Amino acid sequence: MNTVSVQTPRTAGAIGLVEVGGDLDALLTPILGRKPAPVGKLRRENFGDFDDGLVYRFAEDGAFCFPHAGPMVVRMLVEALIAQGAESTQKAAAFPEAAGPMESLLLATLAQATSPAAVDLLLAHGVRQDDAPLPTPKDLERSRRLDVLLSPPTVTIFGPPNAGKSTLFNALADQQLALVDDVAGTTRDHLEQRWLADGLVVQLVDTAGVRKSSGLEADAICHQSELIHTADLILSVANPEQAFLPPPPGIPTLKVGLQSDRGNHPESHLSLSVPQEQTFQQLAVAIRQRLVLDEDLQHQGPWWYPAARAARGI
Ligand SMILES: Nc1nc2c(ncn2[C@@H]2O[C@H](COP(=O)(O)OP(=O)(O)OP(=O)(O)O)[C@@H](O)[C@H]2O)c(=O)[nH]1
Ligand SMILES: [Mg+2]
Repeated sequence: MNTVSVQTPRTAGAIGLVEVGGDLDALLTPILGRKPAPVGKLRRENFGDFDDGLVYRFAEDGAFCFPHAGPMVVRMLVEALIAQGAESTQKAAAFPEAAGPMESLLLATLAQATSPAAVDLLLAHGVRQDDAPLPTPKDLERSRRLDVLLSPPTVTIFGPPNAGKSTLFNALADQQLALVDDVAGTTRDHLEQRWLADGLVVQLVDTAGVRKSSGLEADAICHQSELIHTADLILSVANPEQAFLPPPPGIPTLKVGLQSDRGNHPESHLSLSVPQEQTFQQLAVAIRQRLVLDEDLQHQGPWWYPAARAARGI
């Protein structure tokens, strides 16, 4: 049987790995433009007119192709192989230890999950039986809310100049990424980093302080207002002398009073001060709770993660 299977995640990366099995001459010659190399040889090849990369023939009837790992390039190579008669054996080949197709999807989801909390929950409650009964509407709603554990939601720090946004961002990164200064308007572009918030990995964004400005800085602030509108959670911050800025409607917001060593902000949900790092844990829990409910994490019902829903057409 002629087969093709992708062994690397379907996300952008440096190098992809596509395994080809069967009659390699028939499958690969039309794509490479020449016969594949003999067993044990690694050779640079063109993949049609869309990419080039390496091919290693590990057996008479087996080879690894290493294209660039753009999702489109990998797909084009797989489609070219299918056009030559290969059958996609994706799941079985990628997870031979899986008991069935649904467990294979569970393992693929586990391999790509970004948050530690997702791993625990998938192992405990991820759907793995091929004949699992369809979810109730409540199970389905909860499952959709839990998807946030699989790809990092964006948490955007938003507030007036000099609130202490970059100082907080740097302290969370535990390194100096953003410029900090007591001159208002120090940050002119945005910076991003991943941060682990109580088991949930989030994409944290530091923005420029919002104020009236012109020229380049105004462009940067304008670009950031787009970032703010696409945030999953806004971390609205202000120092004790400042008012919180009105956040855009419809986006969950957590008000955090910064520089609490100089006094607490009366309107804040939470106060913190960068020199007092123990407050970071409270911040982590507050962010996680806004994005994933405690009750959803503790629920004992099945998690119909996206691949499981797609497999059942729900
Ligand atoms: N006392 C005290 N000062 C702080 C704290 N956090 C930040 N600061 C000071 O506040 C000033 C402004 O900090 P930044 O982090 O640059 O503020 P920002 O909100 O990023 O400012 P822009 O980028 O200009 O919008 C700096 O002088 C910091 O040292 C804090 O927790 N306590
Ligand atoms: Mg700043």
